[in-house]
Order: sequence, then structure tokens, then C-alpha cells
Amino acid sequence: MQLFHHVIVRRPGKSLSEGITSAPELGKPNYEKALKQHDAYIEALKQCGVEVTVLDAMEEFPDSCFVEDTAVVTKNCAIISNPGAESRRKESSHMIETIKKFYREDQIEYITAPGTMEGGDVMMVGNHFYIGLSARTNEEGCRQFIAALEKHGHTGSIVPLEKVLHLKTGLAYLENNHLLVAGEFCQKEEFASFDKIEISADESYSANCIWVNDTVLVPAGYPKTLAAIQAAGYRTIEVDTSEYRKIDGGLSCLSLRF
Ligand code: CIR
Repeated sequence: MQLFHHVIVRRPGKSLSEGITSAPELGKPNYEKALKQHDAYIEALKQCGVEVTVLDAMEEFPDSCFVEDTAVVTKNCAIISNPGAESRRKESSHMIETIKKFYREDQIEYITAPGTMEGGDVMMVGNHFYIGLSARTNEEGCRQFIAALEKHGHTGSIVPLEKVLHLKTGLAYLENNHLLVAGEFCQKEEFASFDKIEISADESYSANCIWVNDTVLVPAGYPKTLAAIQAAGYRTIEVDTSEYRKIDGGLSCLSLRF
């Protein structure tokens, strides 16, 4: 198991209310509330023993607080993404300068057009990385991503998605062979050998948890998921993400962890 030392986050901007959403019925995010939730998120991460780099908000990119989509950071390399969402495409280039503070030039790889890839589609399990083939990550993006991984001593495999936005919308690896699964992922052959913790349909949003150094951050308001993670032996911290949920975001989307 790989402990994390660093986390990168980006403050949400006021333009957050214009973020892409598949659930307009939830209403627009409230900026003040989103900022407070972001403060609490940073605080929870610090309690897990990581050093947090906080980047300034970028108003021109409404979804830019979801830094997870801009890069995949591993113990050997950093792979800068090429987001499939047109309005998010340039977010990745704004992450390069920060990534260079932590990785040497020869450790940094880039996904390039016609390949698209978003980090929310990538789940790390030790040295292996699952990548979701989604509306945001295309086949060429997967191919480039796996080639980059292999160059740096990792492996990767593709998981075609059916309904969810990103792979980690419905999956979270909690180390120790424990996998949180929701919806379409409950039955997938690829994940048969994991010890699965199934999320009940009415709490499906809470599949997006993050493991950080043996503590699991869980979105606030999902008691069944919280109890199941605690029963598996983890310390938990609840973090309210209600404003981010309104634009399809969650705990993993808000940070890069390495
Ligand atoms: C988007 O649609 O791109 C944002 N509104 C939400 C991104 C969520 N990111 C993630 O799951 N990694």
C-alpha cells in the first residue's frame, strides 16, 4: 500500500454555478457554501497526514476545482490529461507548472489529441490502473495512457462504462482488497476478485469516497455507506459535498493525491 504525502486542490471560483451538470434539478451550487465545504475538505485531508498545495481559483473554467480530471499522478510518473469536455480542455495545461514542482521532466507524460482522457476515469490499485472508456475518455486516450503507464513500470486495463460519467463515479478502491461498488460496477467481471462493499441504490453518490492513509473520507449524509466502511475497519471522516454534487462532482474529483 502506498501512503500519500502530497495533495493538490484548486479553490472553486464564483463561476462554479456554471459547471457542467447532468442534474440541473438539484439547483445551482452556492458559492459561499461551496467555499466552506472546500475548507472542511482541506482540513480533513490534513488530518490524514498529507501536505496540501492549494491553487487559486480560475474563474474562466467553472469546473476547474475538479483537479482530479487534469492529471494522473503515480509514484513513478505524472500523466497530464486531455479532457474530453470541450470547456475543460485547457484546464490540464494550467496544472503542468504545479506538477513540475513534484516530478522531473522525464517523469511527465502527456495525452494528446485525438486522444482524450480525464483523471476521474482512472482508478489506482497498487501498480495497476483501471481506465474507464467513457464519454470523456476515448479509445485513443486509453491507448496513450496505458503506453505511458507501461513506460514507467505500471500496467493498465480498460473498463467500458455504460451509464456513469466517470469510472470513479461508481467505484472507489480502499486498499486491503476492499472495493466500494455501486450500480453497473457491482456485477462486472473485472472486479470479481475484490472484497466488495456494495453501495445501496439510494446512496449511489457515496461510492465516490477516497482512501487517504488508512482514513476514508466519506460524503456527509449517507449513513449506510458510512456504517459499511466503518464495519470494514476504517477510520472515517465525513465531508459535506452537497454543492459539488449539484455539478456531478465529489470527494475524489476535488484533489490529486500522491
Ligand atoms: C464535469 O462534468 O466535468 C464536472 N462538472 C464534474 C467533474 C467530476 N470529476 C470527477 O468525477 N473526477
